[in-house]
Amino acid sequence: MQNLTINAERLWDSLMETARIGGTAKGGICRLTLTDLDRQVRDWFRSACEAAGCEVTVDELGNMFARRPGKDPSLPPIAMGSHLDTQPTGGKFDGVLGVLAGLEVIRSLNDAGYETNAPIEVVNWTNEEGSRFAPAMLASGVFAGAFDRPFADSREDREGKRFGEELERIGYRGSEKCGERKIGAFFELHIEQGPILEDERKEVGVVTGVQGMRWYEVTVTGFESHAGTTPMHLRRDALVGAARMVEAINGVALAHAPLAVSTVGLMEVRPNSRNILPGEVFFSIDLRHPDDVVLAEMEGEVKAVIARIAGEMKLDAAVADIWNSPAVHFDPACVGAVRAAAEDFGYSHRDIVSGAGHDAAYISRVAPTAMVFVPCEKGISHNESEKIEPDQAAAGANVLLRAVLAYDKAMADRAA
Ligand code: HGY
Ligand code: MN
Ligand code: MN
Repeated sequence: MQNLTINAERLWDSLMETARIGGTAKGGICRLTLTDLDRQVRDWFRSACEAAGCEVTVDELGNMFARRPGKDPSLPPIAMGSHLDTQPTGGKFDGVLGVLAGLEVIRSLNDAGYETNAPIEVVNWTNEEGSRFAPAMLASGVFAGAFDRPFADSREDREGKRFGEELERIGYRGSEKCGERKIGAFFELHIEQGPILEDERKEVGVVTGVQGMRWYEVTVTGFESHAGTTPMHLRRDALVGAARMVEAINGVALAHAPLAVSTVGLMEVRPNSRNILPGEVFFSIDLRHPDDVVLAEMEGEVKAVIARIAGEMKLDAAVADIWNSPAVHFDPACVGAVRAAAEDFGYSHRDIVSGAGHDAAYISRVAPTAMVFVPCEKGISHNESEKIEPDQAAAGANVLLRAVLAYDKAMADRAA
């Protein structure tokens, strides 16, 4: 096991090949979940895994599991994976690096004729991003029991299309019940999507957990009227109200600096006509903090300030709770395997808590889990200019390989 490494060139070629599926003029990827482009990359992934000798199973949420047999088929697999869906202006590496690095681990084990004790699996989790269908990490959440299938199927995008119907439309509603499958351990490689590793010149992040995150949807209702004839003191302008709320929501995060973050990323103004006072505004809220107690305080402050501004401006404001993903602490043995693997290769590394959500956050509820981070240029992600170098992808995949093999060996030694 000691000197096994991945094939860096083959990994990079696979990343660049799949980046063309939904590739954008600015060099990013727009491959929203359950679109025809998602189907295309899923088909690519299935045939690449089958070519590597894996058996591919799809569950009822479209999660894809590619299994490489081990010596003992009775053991639960050691799984790797992430997601193939992207943001509308996503980069080439968010999610896909973790899935293709898992495939590269399998390809490298095949090249070496290395037989693991437990089976090995690579997973593509459906709808990690949550951009088209909220909340994020929806299918890994169903797998872990955070949501049920009817809830997932009922989720609608902003055009009113439903998750379940779109999943069936692209032909990826599998027959296996979601969550039925056992996982012995889960390791996810991902870009950091933040600036810490690059700032500190660290090659690898040993991810010890994920911060807490909560999503809301707000509908502010005022009164549509003529832009030219409605005196300022008689207006009930939903957009002016929403604008004050957005500023106040930003202020709640600043008040809990430096670890709190708040974002309003999606806004719809109705009727969206230049000479009608906006009668209704819909917007999203994303709150995050490593400490769930502080996150709950932030939630209370945000809801209170929305109600106060609505009252002052004679507006109505409805706040819907969409998602609550508590802070997660990963399994010490899995984290240790990642740290030891980084040290084996002599990669500089540091422990880090993830600011972004990942499927590993939910899978940690049903299996020992940890993550591996590699830096991305200037920490930029959820942006078409997201960038890493081939040797950074290779470093992450090597650590993933070594951590999985070490965990497999430790499990076998314990059973002996
Ligand atoms: O929102 C997140 O943190 C993840 O990228 N879905
Ligand atoms: Mn991601
Ligand atoms: Mn993302």
